[in-house]
Amino acid sequence: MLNPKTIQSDFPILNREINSKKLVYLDSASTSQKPQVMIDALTKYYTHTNANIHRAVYTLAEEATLAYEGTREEVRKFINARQMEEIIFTRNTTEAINLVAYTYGSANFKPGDTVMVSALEHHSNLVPWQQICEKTGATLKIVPLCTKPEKQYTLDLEWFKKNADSSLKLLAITQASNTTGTIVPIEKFIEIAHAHNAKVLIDGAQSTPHMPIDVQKINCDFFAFSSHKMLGPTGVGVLYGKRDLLEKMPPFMFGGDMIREVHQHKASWNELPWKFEAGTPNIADVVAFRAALKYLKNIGMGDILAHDQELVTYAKAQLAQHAPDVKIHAPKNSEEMTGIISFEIPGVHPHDIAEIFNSEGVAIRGGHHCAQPLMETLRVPATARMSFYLYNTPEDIDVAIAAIKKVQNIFAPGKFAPQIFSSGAL
Ligand code: C6P
Repeated sequence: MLNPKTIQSDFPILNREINSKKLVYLDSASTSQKPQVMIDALTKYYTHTNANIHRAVYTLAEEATLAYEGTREEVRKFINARQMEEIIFTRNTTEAINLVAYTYGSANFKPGDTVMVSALEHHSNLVPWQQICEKTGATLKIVPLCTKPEKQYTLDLEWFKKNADSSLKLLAITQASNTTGTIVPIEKFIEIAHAHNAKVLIDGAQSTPHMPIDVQKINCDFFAFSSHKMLGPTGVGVLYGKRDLLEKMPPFMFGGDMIREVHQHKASWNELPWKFEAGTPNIADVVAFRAALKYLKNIGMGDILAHDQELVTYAKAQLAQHAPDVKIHAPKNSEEMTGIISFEIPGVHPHDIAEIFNSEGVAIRGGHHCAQPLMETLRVPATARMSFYLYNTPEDIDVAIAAIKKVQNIFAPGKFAPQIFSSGAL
């Protein structure tokens, strides 16, 4: 099992104090903190290697190209893609999804076709499909949440089974919700979609940082994720696509590096994966991302998921015991979750909750989490959200519970008795 206390010492920012309190960072679903090895890799690249890639033959340029392409190979291994041609660097998950919507979607959807997303989607895996459906005349349908009380906050697979038919051209679905933490059994959805000859795009923004990913085993057609949520730099995303699909898709952006030949009035395209990487890419951050991938691999993705789930189980138990008024929006079974707990304190706006948490040195997100349709489904304007990662401890959750008590006492003085906490576990 991983040791979060040892891991913390690899993350210099976690030594910071906020409002004279030790920083407790519970917003990794938004972006993770960064280990020193990744920060060093970034500095080392700019200090020793910096040059443009794929363009020149001098030593620096060749070293930079090798380092950039080295990360592509590391990513390929990390998600077990068949070939490096299937790994495309983008700016983030959002751009990776837009790439598929604008190239695959524009070329393949027509009136009478159906595209499906789910009720759990982040705006990044909803709005691009709304736009492409509007442009092509295809119909957008939403896989709803299950209504069975024991299956709350999970997706209705039976609905999908009943409603998927030969009009379905693409299912774009998240593997883990950024709001409820729900892990979606994507293999089951993929099997049904493929039985109708539909393609499947997986939004892996919240799953790839927290669990082992094997795109060949999952058998998805496209898979998107972001470096910055998994200890890497901002400004780097990944799109995995099956090679035969990527070969047939037109480019997304046009310009330098993505071309084979250019004449005054026509051009032809470079091979994969560079066909989709127009212009000078984010070289330094891609290079540094490799250090983050190696760090995660060294810890073990299975252990990271087990750790997240232990923290979620602990948080649910502590909330039930010490703050029973707090409503949690999460599946009952913590094994169906990554490290996310969205919650409401009755009568208190999540922004106020987040402010009071901050006064205690605790960073959480309050808001709609870029999932407004899900907020509408849950009939809440917003939630407060704690999200955990490999450097979080049960003691961090104790500090959060104490912050909840502070919120309750400020907004309803006297109703909730102040609690004295020991340092360490409650
Ligand atoms: N969610 C959160 O606080 P980008 O911004 O492109 O790296 O990732 C977009 C995205 C896509 N899908 C899911 C499931 C996500 O959670 C996110 C990003 C952050 O929840 C920022 S809004």
